[in-house]
Amino acid sequence: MSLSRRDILLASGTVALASAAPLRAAAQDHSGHVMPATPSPAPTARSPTSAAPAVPRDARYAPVRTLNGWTLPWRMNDGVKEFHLVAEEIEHEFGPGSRATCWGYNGSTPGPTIEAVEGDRVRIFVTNRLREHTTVHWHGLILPNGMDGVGGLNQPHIRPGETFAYEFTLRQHGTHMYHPHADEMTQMAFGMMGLFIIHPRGGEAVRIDRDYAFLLHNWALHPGTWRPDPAVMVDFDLWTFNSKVFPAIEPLVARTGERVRIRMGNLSMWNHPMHLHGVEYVETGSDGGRWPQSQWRREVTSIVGVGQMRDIEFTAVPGDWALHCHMAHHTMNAMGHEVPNQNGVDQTGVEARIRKISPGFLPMMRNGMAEHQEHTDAGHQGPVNTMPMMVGKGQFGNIEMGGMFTVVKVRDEPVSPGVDPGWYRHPSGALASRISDDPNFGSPPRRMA
Ligand SMILES: [Cu+2]
Repeated sequence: MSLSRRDILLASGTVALASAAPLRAAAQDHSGHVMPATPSPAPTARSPTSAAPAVPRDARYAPVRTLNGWTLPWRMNDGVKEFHLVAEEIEHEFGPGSRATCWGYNGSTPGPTIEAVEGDRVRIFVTNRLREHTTVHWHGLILPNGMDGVGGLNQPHIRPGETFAYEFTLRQHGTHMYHPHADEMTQMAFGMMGLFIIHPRGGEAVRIDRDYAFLLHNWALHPGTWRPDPAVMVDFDLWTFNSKVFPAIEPLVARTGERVRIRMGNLSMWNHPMHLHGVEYVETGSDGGRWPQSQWRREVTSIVGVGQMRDIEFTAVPGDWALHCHMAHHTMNAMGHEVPNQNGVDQTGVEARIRKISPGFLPMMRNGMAEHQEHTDAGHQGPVNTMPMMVGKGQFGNIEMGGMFTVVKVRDEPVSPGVDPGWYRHPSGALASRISDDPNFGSPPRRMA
């Protein structure tokens, strides 16, 4: 068997601090550039380090909670609701131990969520603090052609240092998105995207108690590097809700009996079958806005295709319920996808020889991969700036997830968004438990070849 050093590194999760260090030095060599000055017509831009500023109250709707994110403040100017987006380079943390230089809006990826009401006239300033041109496309919105934001086709590009104003009236309601339509492949791969939520003018047909929103995305942040690689088409390293991986994604909290809506948009390069445990939810809307109630349908998994949005709604049932993409590789963090399959391979003898070229090597995948999390728990580290493939602790042990996974936490007691209520306490008799440790227990039917 021939294994390259990189294969061994990826397969074993072996630390190689010395060899990865030069990568860090190269990736961080970006600090000296000078950003263009910013004209600032609306008071809403913020520095990356400041706390999210207060959003004015609009009594006509209950605001959404953008998981791990924030909502863009606005101001009224002669009957027009004014927002200000700033396209810029940012430092971002995907989860503990994984950071990168990304691009986003107003200091974050995704950019802040824009919220408004059907019928509103909006004016959105876009300042470009990148070192290349950009535009913003308002994905799914019905608007004049010249406001659609396709660089070269509908408008001149917004060059570095320039500010453009987009202005239109919102003629629909639903879950929408914004993203660049200039060097789109690169700018989205670096994290430029955001949610655009339009609330119905006449209020909700069915009252919503909790309204959550997130964007699905993928990143080629290769192990030991500090910048996403925009050239990758299919083999990504990180799978995120609002640019965070589990366990850094905040739980979605609700109180028993409340009606919960989850809005999911996909600006990644894969389709994601999003699966929620514990309830039969109804799909109530998509890219085209809210569906008539006669078209709502019961599901437990919804494919959110590339460029699509899905709204789901359900009545909260007590427990800790997993919410995740059902593509099993999308609930993992960075891993080697092209390593030889060592499942069932007797590695006795090979192990000692590999250790001579890679001290600390640990064979993995002999009896499945769960041992990977035990290795990282025991202090064996992977490449620098790289989270373990599977992480997370529950009250019963390792959760062995990463990427697109979080928990819907429903409690009988009051709960607050952003405050983790801890683990669910199961009623007696309602928890699976061991009744034997004898492999020959019982006489179940088995089909033997
Ligand atoms: Cu997925």
